Amino acid sequence: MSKVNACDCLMGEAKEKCLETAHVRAEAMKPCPIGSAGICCKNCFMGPCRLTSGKDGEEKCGVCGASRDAVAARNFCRMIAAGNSGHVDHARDIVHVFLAVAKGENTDYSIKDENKLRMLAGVYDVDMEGKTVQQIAVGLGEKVMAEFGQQDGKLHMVGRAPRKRQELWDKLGMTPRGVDREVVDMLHHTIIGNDQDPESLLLQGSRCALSNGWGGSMIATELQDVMFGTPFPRRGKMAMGVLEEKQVNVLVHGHDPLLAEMIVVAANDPEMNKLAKAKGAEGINIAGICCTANETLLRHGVPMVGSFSQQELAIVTGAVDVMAVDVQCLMASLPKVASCFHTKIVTTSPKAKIPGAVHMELHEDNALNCAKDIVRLAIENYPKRKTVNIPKETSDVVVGFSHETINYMLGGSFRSSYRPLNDNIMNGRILGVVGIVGCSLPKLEGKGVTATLVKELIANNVLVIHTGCAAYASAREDLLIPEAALKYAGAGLAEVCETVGIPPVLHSGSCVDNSRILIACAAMVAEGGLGNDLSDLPIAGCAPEWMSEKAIAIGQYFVASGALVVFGSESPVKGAPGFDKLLTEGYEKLTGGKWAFSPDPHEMARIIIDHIKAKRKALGLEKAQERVLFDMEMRRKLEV
Ligand code: BF8
Repeated sequence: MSKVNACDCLMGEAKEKCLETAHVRAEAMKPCPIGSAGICCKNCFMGPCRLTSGKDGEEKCGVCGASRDAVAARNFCRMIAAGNSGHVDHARDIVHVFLAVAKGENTDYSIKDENKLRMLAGVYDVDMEGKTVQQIAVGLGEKVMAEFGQQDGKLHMVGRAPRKRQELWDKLGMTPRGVDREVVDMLHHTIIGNDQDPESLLLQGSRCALSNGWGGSMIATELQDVMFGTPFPRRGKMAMGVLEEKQVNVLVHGHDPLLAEMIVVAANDPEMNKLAKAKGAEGINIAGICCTANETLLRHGVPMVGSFSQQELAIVTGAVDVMAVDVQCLMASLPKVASCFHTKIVTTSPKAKIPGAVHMELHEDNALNCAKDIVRLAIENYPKRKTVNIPKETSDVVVGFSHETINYMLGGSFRSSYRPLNDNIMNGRILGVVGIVGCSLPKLEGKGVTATLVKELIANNVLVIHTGCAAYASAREDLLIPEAALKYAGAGLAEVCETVGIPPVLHSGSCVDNSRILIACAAMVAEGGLGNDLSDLPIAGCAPEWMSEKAIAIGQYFVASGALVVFGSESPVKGAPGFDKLLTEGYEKLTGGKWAFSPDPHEMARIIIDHIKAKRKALGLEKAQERVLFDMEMRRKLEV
């Protein structure tokens, strides 16, 4: 049975038990055609205004006179602001704990990557002269925290972008000033009676999104690496079969690794294991869902049960003793599904409470104790299991491709560098690099949209980088192992992968870790040979199964950074032709980046490959160019 069929089997089981899952609800749901075209406005209570065409084909406007383009632009930009809030507030929580660790007020967590701490201290101009690690960390934490409430100037991380890009952002008024400020400013633009100009709205939308990609998300990624360790390549496992029939299963789910990190520690506590054995279990198994799973898989090798779409199905196995959730992408249905089994759903954040769940709040000063209480609850619950049905299938994966790892793997320890990657792009073995990111959609379960796209890209020698739930879709098709290069990749990409020993599809982490892709792209520009700006690179981004507002925020920061971004749906603003054209055509003249939309994976691949080829042509790389390796004879001739 394939991993896809294993999920079908659990969906069948849910149906037999008359249990409704998101897959069933998605099929039954008839989306509102006006809302899905982006032209429903409920920003005030004079409507809600539905801006369909009038009988004579005349464009309708809202009660206030707002045009379809203005309404669609405001809706789109509100999605950016909401998506940002998830990432930047996650970052704030991380900085809080980081500062407490730095000051010695919190000993549950620690500083694991001193090299990265010093690198970041350099980015933030922290005085390191004669300072201890703790003092440097305090200096860094205070400067980072100040950026959330900063009113003017520019975020320090923005300085990591290529100079040309920074100058463009300055010129366009897109440089983010403060992490929180841009979200508030964006919302202010969109309230009744304010900004009616789609271009002006999108400009602030870009500044807002950039304060996420080159701000909040980058802060979260980097400080998580400092506290929990920078990921390096490791083997792991994904899919439902990672649940253990004879062990206590604790699932961690959400996005903020603060909880999961402590649960991993608690599960290794000898006392806890003794207790588990006393209850008849062979041990304690931790596994994950969604981006919390990506974080713990990359850093600890904790296996991943599934992505967003599989969260209810995991409970249907009957083997989950506790599902402990933190924030974001938690289905409201979890307690209802769990009520048919023995599973306990535990919420831990005041920002994400779910009626029917047990609430055990995680505070930064009680993190380990809270995690132990959760693991204890799972152990107590283990003997209450009823029927257990765990599909046996698992996928082997190799994960953990942070920017630092790519640098090291390609360049080696003595000469860490992106030179080999750039050279292989220049000589044509690698056509380009594409980030395939974002969610998994219940309505597309089993259709293989993401994996089809990935296979087509790697067959065309495009190196794929994954974050978020998209990685799980590839894992189910065994694409995250080095052997996949020989089976699916084009000859050039396969040769590079075989030489370096990497899969053709690199898993880089969670959704805040899209910032790793930004850093990797900046490093490609800095390495030389592929232009002077991010918009010169033969790269693209794609979210084939997006659903969250966070995905729109991510898409916009990549577009504002100069990339083509393809989303797997019809345009969410298709009811507003003017704004749609601005996103897909006009905006490119400003930043070099643009949006494209298509629900068809082959069409997505075509759009991406055409774009990459056009970028290669502009760089003069139309024809494959072998790098000339100089032998001693040739070097002598060069010497004057
Ligand atoms: O932040 S990919 S479904 S889990 S939103 Fe959610 Fe989408 Fe998954 Fe991660 Ni990102």
